[in-house]
Amino acid sequence: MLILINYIIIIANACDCDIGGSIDNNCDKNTGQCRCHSRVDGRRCDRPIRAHYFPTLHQFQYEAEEGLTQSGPVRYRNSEDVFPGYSWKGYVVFSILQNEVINVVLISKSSLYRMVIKYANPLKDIVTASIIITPESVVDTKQSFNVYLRPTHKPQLVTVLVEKGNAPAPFVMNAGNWTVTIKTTKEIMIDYFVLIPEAYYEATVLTKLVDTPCIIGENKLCRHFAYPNLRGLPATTVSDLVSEVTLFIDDPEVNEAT
Ligand SMILES: [Ca+2]
Repeated sequence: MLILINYIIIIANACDCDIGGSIDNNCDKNTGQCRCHSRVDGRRCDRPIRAHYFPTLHQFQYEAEEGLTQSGPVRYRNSEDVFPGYSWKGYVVFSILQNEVINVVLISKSSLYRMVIKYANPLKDIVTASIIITPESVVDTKQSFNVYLRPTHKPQLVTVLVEKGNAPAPFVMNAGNWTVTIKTTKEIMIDYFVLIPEAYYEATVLTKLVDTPCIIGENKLCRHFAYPNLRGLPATTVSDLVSEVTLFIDDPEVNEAT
């Protein structure tokens, strides 16, 4: 029996089914094939079928090569050998001469945001780059962060983290124009950055509290309350329990007051 349980545990762990693409973490014991949702394929159910794609959370993606420097448009490169799979027109190589890139970002909805950067660092050491987020509006505040870019063999994504921590650094951006400045003098490459609104990673903020009861004829969001079903439960008639209220008024002070 113990052997059988161990066997089941091993199989379940070995399946390694994709949490999003598979129905559960059970797979065929001979082939290891997970049970995929429709239009998802692969042993682990981790890729879409042909002519389909997975949407990402990267709707707010800003290309570094479309940025500016203090002296005009940024200089960028587009070598597929150096930065395979770069996005849009290319990537920016930072240096002492080109040590900052400024992107103008129009925020349409105020939210907490996180930032993710696609980069490559061909150097031997970790490079610290500064991110400065400056509002056009005078009532909003300028914010700055450091991002640590580890050496890479191929381009990768990094999330901007809180100082000396592993948690992503959230920052508030209210609606309006902002500039996002990335600064470093080290020769690293940046392809793009992504702003991820809170609703994307904390889906619960999309919930709406509905506590007004439904009224006939109204079409607003409302809650349909119902009495519990008492059928089959012991019952009595209320009229048997009625007593005269005066029976309970035997406090002398109350009697005097009345
Ligand atoms: Ca790019």
